[in-house]
Amino acid sequence: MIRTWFDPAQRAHAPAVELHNGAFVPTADTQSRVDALLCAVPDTEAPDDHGLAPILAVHDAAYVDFLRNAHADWQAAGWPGDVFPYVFPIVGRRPLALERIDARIGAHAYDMATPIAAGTWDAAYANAQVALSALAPLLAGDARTTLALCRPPGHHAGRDYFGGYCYLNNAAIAAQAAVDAGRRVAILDIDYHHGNGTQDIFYGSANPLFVSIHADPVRDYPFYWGHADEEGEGEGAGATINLPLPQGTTLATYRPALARALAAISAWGADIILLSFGADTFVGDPISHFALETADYRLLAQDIAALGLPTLILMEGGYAVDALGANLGSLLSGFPA
Ligand code: Q9C
Ligand code: ZN
Repeated sequence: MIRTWFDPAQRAHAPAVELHNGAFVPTADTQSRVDALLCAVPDTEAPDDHGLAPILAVHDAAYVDFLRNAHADWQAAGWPGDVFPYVFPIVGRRPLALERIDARIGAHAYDMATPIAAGTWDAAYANAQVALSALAPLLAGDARTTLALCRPPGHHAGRDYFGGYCYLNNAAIAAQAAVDAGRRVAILDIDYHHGNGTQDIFYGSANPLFVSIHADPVRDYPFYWGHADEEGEGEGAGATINLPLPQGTTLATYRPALARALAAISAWGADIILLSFGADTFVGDPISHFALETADYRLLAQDIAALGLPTLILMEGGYAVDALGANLGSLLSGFPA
């Protein structure tokens, strides 16, 4: 059995709607995703509290402060509903000492799909602790594979920004903790969407290695990151690898891309893998356009497990709620405990 961490506080994040193509629609990251994920695992463990330090090793302190207080600030301003930005400083973004919550939020938000609700901070904080707690036995050599049942997801969140349903970057927080523990870390991101936040956080770092397989951002969210020519910079040059794939991708196309990713991870000499797993590559996903089947996840897992490296699986996206438990279960069935 693969040890799994979860915190009920993750349910507290319950935004009502997101803005998509001109209309407010029910958010895709529903609370029902939590129940679907829990169906795949017989037991979960409560996380230990590692505090704010490992979060602040990745995220900007002013951003963390903003996130923690945003909903209270919004309510204090007298506005209803969840916290949404409506103005974005795409030119000249800099740390101005602005006062109003609606002014400050634009400097940290990059989309309108990611509202801050009453329980968002508590859920995001719990998520980070779930990720760190699931990392611990791997660092101690006490497990081969562990699972952080993260929700909301994390891989779109950068050092000081949120978007794509993500607020704190769980994979990046765990990766930095593993690097600080002296490990050589590979982050393998197999969510349908490019993990722009994770890439951004480590773009200038030689460790971790960041490898992502995702829908070509020429056609898919997050559009502005994840193109094949993004390879890292400075000390991080070569430590970012992007493998974009076309819409309609099935296992026949996906598996060779995974083989390339795994060869790169092996050649780089990783001693631990952090797997950002999104089940939104599933054929039935309502917001995505790949065509993997439930049984395919077991094969992908077996390919990854064949590297023989300790692996922390962190949950990212996956919005076909009825199939989410089965898809996660299939993935888990391919990993050793
Ligand atoms: N119709 C994750 O999977 N909106 N985030 C796309 C497509 C944003 C997804 C809308 C999707 C973000 C973690
Ligand atoms: Zn996704």
